[in-house]
Amino acid sequence: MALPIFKIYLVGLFMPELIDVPAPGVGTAIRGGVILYKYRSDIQAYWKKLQVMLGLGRVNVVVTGRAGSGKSSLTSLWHGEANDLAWVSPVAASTDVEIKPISIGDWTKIVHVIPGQNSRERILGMEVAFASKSCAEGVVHVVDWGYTTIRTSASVSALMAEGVDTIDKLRSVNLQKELNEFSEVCERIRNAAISGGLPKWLVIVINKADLFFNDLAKAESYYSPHGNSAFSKILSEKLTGVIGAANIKIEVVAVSSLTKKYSWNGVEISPQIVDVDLHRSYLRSFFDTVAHVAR
Ligand SMILES: Nc1nc2c(ncn2[C@@H]2O[C@H](COP(=O)(O)OP(=O)(O)OP(=O)(O)O)[C@@H](O)[C@H]2O)c(=O)[nH]1
Ligand SMILES: [Mg+2]
Repeated sequence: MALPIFKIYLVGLFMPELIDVPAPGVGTAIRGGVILYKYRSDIQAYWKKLQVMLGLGRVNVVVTGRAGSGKSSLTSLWHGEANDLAWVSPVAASTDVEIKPISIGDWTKIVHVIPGQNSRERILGMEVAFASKSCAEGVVHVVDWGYTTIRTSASVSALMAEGVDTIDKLRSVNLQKELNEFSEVCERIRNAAISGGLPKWLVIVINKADLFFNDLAKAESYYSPHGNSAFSKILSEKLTGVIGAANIKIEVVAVSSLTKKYSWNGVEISPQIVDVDLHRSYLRSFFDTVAHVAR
């Protein structure tokens, strides 16, 4: 939508450097307005980056999911910082909410990544992201089909003591915990949507597809909003069945943020995606899906 004429005039009057002429007149002011219009998404991006730097601005998109599912890795790729050669995938759990300006389609959004570990920061992060009056417009929920990374030696020991000594057993435990986490997220979306009308979209990201690429169809069916898996049931019982499926756009997209071995109790699973182009095409499809759903 074009700016009203008086605003265009004011822009030319007070920011002549934008239009590269010394004396402001109506013509130059209009040209200033045209330039502002042409570069509106760049200007908006600078504004969002500034807001993030200053710790201002409301959350536009929230990234949720269990600790170790790959939220930080995925968001770093999405943001672009992971293209830096100095970037290494996170070795430790995030302890605070990560806040990043990210281009989604034509616009830049402020994205909050909520740490998966139970902590004060996580609780506060969830409260802010799903507050009814300033709720995020969209949610990216990261799942990993049971291939959750267990990072602390205390967690490893506790699981081993419970007899979780194979990858299959670990995946069952992880999938159950993932359901609990998803249930909480659905409830928060539902409550926020009922009281404030947002969020408007949810993208379920099946991360770590490199580890189960040969079984990807099974994973996609498990996470489908239209299936009858335990996951699909939570989605319909806690969210779509309550607020109405028409009131929230839901997409499911598989992705492989990284290609990396997964190991447990001395057994390793190697990535099944070795083709770099294939790996990148899955990532691109995630970026495109979010851009599409967020329009
Ligand atoms: N194989 C494989 N490993 C991945 C992928 N994405 C992330 N990882 C690994 O999973 C582990 C956890 O990744 P993070 O990005 O730190 O997970 P997180 O969800 O941010 O975890 P918290 O900060 O604890 O909430 C890391 O060792 C990553 O290298 C993936 O697509 N494939
Ligand atoms: Mg993290």
